Amino acid sequence: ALQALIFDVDGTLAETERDGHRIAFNQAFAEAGLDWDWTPELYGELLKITGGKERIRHYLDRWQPEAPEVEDQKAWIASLHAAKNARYHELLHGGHIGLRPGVERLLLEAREAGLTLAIATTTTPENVLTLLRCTLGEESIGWFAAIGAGDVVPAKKPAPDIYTHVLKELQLEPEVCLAFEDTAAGLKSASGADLATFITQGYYSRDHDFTGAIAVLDGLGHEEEPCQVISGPDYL
Ligand code: XBP
Repeated sequence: ALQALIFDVDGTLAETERDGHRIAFNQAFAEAGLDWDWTPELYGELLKITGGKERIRHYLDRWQPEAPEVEDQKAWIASLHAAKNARYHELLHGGHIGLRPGVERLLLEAREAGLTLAIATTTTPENVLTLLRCTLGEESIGWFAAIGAGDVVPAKKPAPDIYTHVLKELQLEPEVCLAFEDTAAGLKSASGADLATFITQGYYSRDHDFTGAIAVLDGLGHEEEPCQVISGPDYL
């Protein structure tokens, strides 16, 4: 029987990317005196690289090969990334980013049903905690038996490592868990850890290939606006 639900964060719990991380990256670049502008469209491309530090590095290599040499590129990227996260936290505290419809209901119903909850994400741990604090309140952090995030594993999604790490922390087999994801990279990561995966596609993942998911929905929906099933078993 089902024992645990494991959630991705960015795009799944909340639409954090276009109007959250992207804006914060641009603010951090401007503060550092860089004229880089990550438009919504370009950001869709850059999202193929998971992890904010990895994304900046990729952008430098691919889009700014002429960028000034810095003595310690790794440290420079880390400082840009830290500035981005500070800006991102401001957006969260300002109430600019809410949970996707139906997410809070699902979490509450799952708790009521005695299911274990967990998180498996590529983003920085503090970003997960701040999102939970600013949307569901401080106590919601304790709802999750495991929060696997960011650099705790060396290989980020689409590698399965973060899901494997969380399963290990939960001491559960994948057969009794269900993963919730919004992207093809997330699906690949969860599937690679042998997890059945439920997709709620989002702003940046509408045209992703979700072959292998147990169901693809446009969201979790709410009473006034039920979700649409894009593909899945007949009982949905
Ligand atoms: C999310 C990411 C992250 C966020 C930014 O992927 O790729 O990099 O865009 O967060 P997923 P950080 O939803 O698959 O976990 O800057 O903290 O990495």
